[in-house]
Amino acid sequence: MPESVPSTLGGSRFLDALHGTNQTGRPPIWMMRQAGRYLPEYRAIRDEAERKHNGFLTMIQTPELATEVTLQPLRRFGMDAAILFSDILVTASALGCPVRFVEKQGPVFDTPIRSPEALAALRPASEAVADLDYVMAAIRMLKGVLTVPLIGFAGAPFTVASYMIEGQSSSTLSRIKRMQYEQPAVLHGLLSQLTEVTIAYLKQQVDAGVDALQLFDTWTNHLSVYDAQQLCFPYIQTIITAMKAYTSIPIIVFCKNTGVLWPDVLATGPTAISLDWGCDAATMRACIPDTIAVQGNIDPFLLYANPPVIEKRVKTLLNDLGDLPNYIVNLGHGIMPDIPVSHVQTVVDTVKAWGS
Ligand code: 1CP
Repeated sequence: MPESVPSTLGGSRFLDALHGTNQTGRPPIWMMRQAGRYLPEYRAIRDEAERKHNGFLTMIQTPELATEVTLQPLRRFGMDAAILFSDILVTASALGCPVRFVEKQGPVFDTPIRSPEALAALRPASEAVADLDYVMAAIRMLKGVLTVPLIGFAGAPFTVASYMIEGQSSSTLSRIKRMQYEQPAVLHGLLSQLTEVTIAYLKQQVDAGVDALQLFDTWTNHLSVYDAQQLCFPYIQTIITAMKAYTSIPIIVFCKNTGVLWPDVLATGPTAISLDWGCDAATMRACIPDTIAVQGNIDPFLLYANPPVIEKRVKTLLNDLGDLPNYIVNLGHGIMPDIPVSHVQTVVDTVKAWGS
């Protein structure tokens, strides 16, 4: 078992909070989708990449661009952690189910997986992961310049499979839900193959130097508890068990409907649970054992409010949880593309000023 990469980040409040030992007087802060369209400097790079060819994919596949975009929110706001600029759907592409990102529409799969033949045509996980070397190059480049911890990530099998089966973003996930009844072997075969590639991919990210990992199972809120227990958590648990045997670095699990699903998330064995905004963070903190860190859960849509309203609501959250050694401030989901930059600044300023 390789040692986790030695941390040059002594005194990192983000890693300390994950380990339950943050004593720095305020909680760490980072935000999901902290790099993205709401930042003018992101749009400048995105537009240039778009003019050349297939903008978003070029950005994530070019280590210099991925590094630059990862650094943008850190320069502007001084976040306490960086998250690698990439996407959860790269594992699908690596398996041989290519994704395109279409402006104003999102991810599109031209050859979705809807039959045993399509599943059988996918590449084996061991081969697929070799395709993701560009991600490792970006991680190594980032580790050369970062002064805060770097979060690596992957999509959890259910959420990635939902795009591979639906072919695009869907408000109902009808196809994957039908497949559960009509072709269960295809669905579980795909989830197993994604589990395998995700483990290999995360191990490579650890070897390349990430300091923490986050698994995104964004669309668990579409499922009944029973179905989430069939389609999501067994696969997440397999990934976490494999990663814990490989590395001691912390693993955060983000899913939606955590107010209901948290006991199932807890049972998968993560270091931290990232809460969506549908639950009360203080109530959740009281339910979840102290050995598990909690991250979240500012309503991403609160960032449409005026700064004084944002400040008041963030202070309420801080008054509830800010003193705890095992709490990380984040949103309950990603930043929306039309959020004013100054409103993100208000959140960060409020957290940094708190307690001082
Ligand atoms: O410029 C653009 O139009 C690209 C928009 C974009 C961005 C900025 C996409 C396409 N992906 C990303 C980056 C991204 N995606 C990150 C980078 C790091 C950061 O947070 O700053 C991460 C962690 C993701 C993860 C991701 N991609 C998730 C899980 C978390 C979440 O936000 O829900 C999901 C579901 C995706 C799929 C995806 N990729 C892109 C879009 C627009 C979407 C969502 C589409 C949908 O709502 O169905």
